[in-house]
Amino acid sequence: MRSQTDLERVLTARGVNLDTCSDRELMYALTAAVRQLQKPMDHARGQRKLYYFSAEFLVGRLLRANLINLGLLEEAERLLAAHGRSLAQVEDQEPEPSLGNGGLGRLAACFLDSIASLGLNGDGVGLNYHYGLFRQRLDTGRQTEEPDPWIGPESWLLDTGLSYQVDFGGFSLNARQYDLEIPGYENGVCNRLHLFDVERPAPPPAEGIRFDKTDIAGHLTAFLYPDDSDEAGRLLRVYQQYFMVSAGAQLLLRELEEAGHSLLELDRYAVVHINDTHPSMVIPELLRLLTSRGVELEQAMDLVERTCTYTNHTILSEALEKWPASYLEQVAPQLLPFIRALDQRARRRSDDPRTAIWDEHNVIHMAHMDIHSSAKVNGVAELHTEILKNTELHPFYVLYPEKFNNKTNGITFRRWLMSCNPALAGLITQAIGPEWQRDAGLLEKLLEHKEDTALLERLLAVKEENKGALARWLGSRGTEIDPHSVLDIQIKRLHQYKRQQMNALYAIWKYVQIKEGHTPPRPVTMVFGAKAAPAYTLAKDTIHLLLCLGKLIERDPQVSPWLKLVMVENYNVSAAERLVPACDISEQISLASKEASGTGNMKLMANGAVTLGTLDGANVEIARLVGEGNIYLFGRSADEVIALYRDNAYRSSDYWQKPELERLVDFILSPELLTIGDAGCLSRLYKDFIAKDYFMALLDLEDYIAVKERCLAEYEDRAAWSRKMLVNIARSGFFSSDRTIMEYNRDIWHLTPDGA
Ligand code: HBZ
Repeated sequence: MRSQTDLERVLTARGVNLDTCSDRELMYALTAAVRQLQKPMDHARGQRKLYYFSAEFLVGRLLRANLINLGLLEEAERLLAAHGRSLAQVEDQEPEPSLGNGGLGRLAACFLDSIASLGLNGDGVGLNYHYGLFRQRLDTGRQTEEPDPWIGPESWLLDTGLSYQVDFGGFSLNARQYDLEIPGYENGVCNRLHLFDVERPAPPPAEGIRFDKTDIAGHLTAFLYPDDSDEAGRLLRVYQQYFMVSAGAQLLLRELEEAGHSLLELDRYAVVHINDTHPSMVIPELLRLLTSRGVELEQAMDLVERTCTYTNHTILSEALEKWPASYLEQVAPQLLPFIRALDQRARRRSDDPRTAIWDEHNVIHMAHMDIHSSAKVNGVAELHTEILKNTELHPFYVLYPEKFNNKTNGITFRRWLMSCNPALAGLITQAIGPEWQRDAGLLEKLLEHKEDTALLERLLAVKEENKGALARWLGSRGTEIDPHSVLDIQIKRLHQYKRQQMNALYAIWKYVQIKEGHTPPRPVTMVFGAKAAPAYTLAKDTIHLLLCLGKLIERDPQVSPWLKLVMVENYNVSAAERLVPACDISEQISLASKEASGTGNMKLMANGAVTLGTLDGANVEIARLVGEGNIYLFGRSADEVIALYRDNAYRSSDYWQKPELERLVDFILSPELLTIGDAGCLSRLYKDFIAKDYFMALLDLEDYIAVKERCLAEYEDRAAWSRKMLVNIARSGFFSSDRTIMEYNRDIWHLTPDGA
């Protein structure tokens, strides 16, 4: 460990006056100081290296995370305190890069942290979006979108000065390489996240997130996949993808050559990980680059198949990317002969047309290309991988059983417990010692304290403190909540399969109950955080419904003392870091079989929330780990749901015609709500419930209400509840991304850790 005065010395040398500078100046000064102190370490030469290609890296704020990993957090806090400053206040000035949509992007960020912390040689490859996803506003009663800029004068981005030429059909662009440094946890390792950018980005859009989607050169890296509801948006997305993978592939081959290896040793010295299908074009791009440097095509295809590995994150078939060949003809025509060759090779291996890469409608299936051309293919939770093998990707499983494997997702406990919940982390350390901070599996030791009433009471007290802190933070943003109410939280992207609309129907049910005099034992606060894709109408309508319900409840003096519904504006990593430690009930209510894994479920569990959920994604593994008494399960099983789809047997009308349910659905078009909300939005939602309800919210609604009521009732036995909390925390260690990455490395990547 370096000496305790390093940070102070660097700040002084930079001429920072800790007593007089503004919080923002201090934030930039600390950023620069940390950057100066983290020394990128060269991994031992001749080692295999991982290139983790992902269109998203939702890294979150970096100041505190980097201080923790560099072992500088205590020093920084002491130093600031000596000058009457607080790190919490300073870091509030740090803009959060919104370089991801949700789980997939956040997973990539957790993985980079674990890869570095395990001393593995692995860098990320992505894009440097200037305005990220978007900043969400809710002040008009609906979602509006604004650019979310994050690149400041002294941001974490380092300009490497390197660039790579990327040739598109008809023009070329230079991809400039910017790096974010990724320090490992107190191990001296520092990997990198390479973010490629155009040389001359266009100025920010004048209004909202609208811009000229045909000005590729200026806008390629403006937004994280801009709206792909029209052709120009979809094409821009393909341009983004090719830009990222062509630059990344060139970087890889440059590093391979610089290390003195031959191209024929590609698979020995490099692993290319393809995070969902967005980077799939790296496969034909590598073939193109290898053959242009003299490697025979067949040999290049063998090499690439041994080098690439692929993770699938979805079973929603509508989300599996496929592009008309004409798009690729326009964006990167030089790839088409290689994709054709891959397709022919695939057809030699299988005559099942369902496994074709280039189909008879001239459509190219990216996931198919990935599976044929990767050494390994994995799903992200046990159930998800089983569904891939048995249904969605079954023909591929028949062809390549040895490629398929499961890697249950994980989260970094450094950010999602140590950093965001220091009070709980401290309590755990007092109980079982500090070793769990290096090996989250050791959290199991907490199980020895199940009858330790003093500890259980302190666990409840820490939760109360965190709820108070959340209430103060929300209060500073204009939303009052009762910190002594039950905090029931659903935080995740807005999507019908995640069923926020079912939770909205619960809110209606509860509202009616309270109106009828059935007040709960204690006030309940329902918290939502969710962004909807700008072109996803029903998702935006659901946000509108939630906002309307929030207003209706608030204005009703009979109900508002007992129920509150709030929607946190612009839900992002920083908001999650405040919500997760304060949560009592973790809503994980997706339609079984649809949520590949979920990772918010893991974060909330690790912070002592109890899950209310379906047997979907990683909830299945959570349920097995904590046992039936420590989770609230409801709803149909994945098998039942899959059978309903297969037999086309679900009719929402069979459900809403039940009087109890009809009343709840009809409430969407009640005079009370129509005076608050927009008739167009609300009737679209209403109609969807009665005529379609594709994700079967009404199927599980009654069971959901019953189990949620039981959960709220059992919350009142505080001693029993605190034991449930303890078991959840104790069993959460399995979901450490360090465990996930060790498994990736053992079964897929085969990198040698430093020092091994
Ligand atoms: O990946 C999520 C899954 O829904 C979730 O269950 C899982 O835990 C997580 C990590 O494995 N998937 C996404 O977040 N997907 C996207 O954000 C996405 C973005 C662009 C797309 C498709 C999906 O075109």
